[in-house]
Amino acid sequence: MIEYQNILTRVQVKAPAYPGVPLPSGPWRREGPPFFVYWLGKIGDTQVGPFYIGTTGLASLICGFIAFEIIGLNMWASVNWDIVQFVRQLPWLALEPPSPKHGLHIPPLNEGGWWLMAGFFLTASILLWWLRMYRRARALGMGTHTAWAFAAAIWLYLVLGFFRPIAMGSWSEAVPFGIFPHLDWTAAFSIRYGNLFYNPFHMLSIAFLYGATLLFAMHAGTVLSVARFGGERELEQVTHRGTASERAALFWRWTMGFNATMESIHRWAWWFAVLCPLTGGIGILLTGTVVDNWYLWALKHGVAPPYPMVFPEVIDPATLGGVAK
Ligand code: 07D
Ligand code: 07D
Repeated sequence: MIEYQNILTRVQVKAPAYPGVPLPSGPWRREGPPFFVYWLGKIGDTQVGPFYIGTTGLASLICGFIAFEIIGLNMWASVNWDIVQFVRQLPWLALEPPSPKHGLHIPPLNEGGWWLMAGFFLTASILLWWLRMYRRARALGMGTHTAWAFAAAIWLYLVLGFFRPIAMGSWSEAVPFGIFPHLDWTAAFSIRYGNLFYNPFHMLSIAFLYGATLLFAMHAGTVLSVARFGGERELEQVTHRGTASERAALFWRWTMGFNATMESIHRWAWWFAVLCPLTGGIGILLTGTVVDNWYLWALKHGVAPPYPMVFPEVIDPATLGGVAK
């Protein structure tokens, strides 16, 4: 029985190279003769390619490359073009947004102009990649669920770097480019707006983040555990229930009293994943626009307990005028 505890892929399916369904005639072909990689077969399909680039794909890659170059060269310039320091300090280097004095105007290149330009090209690249996903799914006669899930992530991205800064009237509100600098921004944002933990949409986003992980583990565990009965042939199991799907369902009905179906579990997974950035984006958009201090908001609405009056009343430090705007 031990051989059925399959955590790592054991079976490699290798068929003759398959180019995919025929494409309607157009300017783009699928590029590259397909080849096989044994080690990729360990985690998925052994066949690599052919690859479809397409107009939106090419445009997205070009925009992404421009953004990457602007960010990289600015970071390199920030260490006086010293390649050793660039590599050593890379995780700490940043391309910062404009300072508050520029508001929503276009600042000089070295005062945030490069950041604005990089943001423009990164956003163009992401939106074009979204379009590519949408159109490739359509071309295959598929639904566009993946594109809409990606759109949920793009929503949070646009709230962080576009919608909220516009609502606040300043690009300085946006996130810097950089590995640790964007973490510093995240921590500073939470503190500046009175602790994001008290933002109910942050709570929802976390519940969906944790929930998505839990569901993923439950689903993957369930399917692997009935793989010995053919359970990983999910679609067949939806329409033609054999012992695998039946057992998987029974397992959860016995342990929890309720079971998802072979079909509905994917709807659970999709919604949990999508709702994480969707609720998160709402929470960020409300911050600083509708709610200035989530701790005081939580006190007012009975979410945070009022502490006994041993200290003077809590005042939002941002209203005291001691902080340079
Ligand atoms: C595993 C799929 C692969 C994707 C990867 C990301 C880049 C960026 C940029 C060199 C799960 C590729 C990364 C192309 C390279 C330069 C300049 C997805 C998988 C491997 N973050 N964040 C990371 C982004 C925000 C936060 C890591 C992007 C918000 C915290 C990576 C965005 C806030 C932590 C990264 C974005 C926030 C991270 C790993 C955009 C609130 C970590 C990501 C476009 C949401 C973790 C050092 C990962 C870390 C981490 C990328 C936005 C918080 C660099 C592209 C502003 C607290 N973030 N992030 O695996 O290790 O995602 O940081 O909005 O602890 Mg972030
Ligand atoms: C970032 C969507 C955009 C990404 C896109 C991808 C590329 C890469 C790659 C070529 C992730 C573009 C891709 C460019 C190309 C290649 C290889 C999705 C993104 C379009 N928090 N927090 C969240 C927790 C605290 C803070 C969400 C936990 C503190 C801020 C999530 C804790 C403070 C923001 C979450 C915790 C703080 C968040 C993100 C615990 C810091 C946000 C969900 C246990 C001190 C974001 C409402 C997501 C949000 C967010 C989790 C703590 C700050 C649920 C578990 C209190 C400012 N936090 N957080 O899907 O939406 O991100 O908040 O302490 O903006 Mg938080």
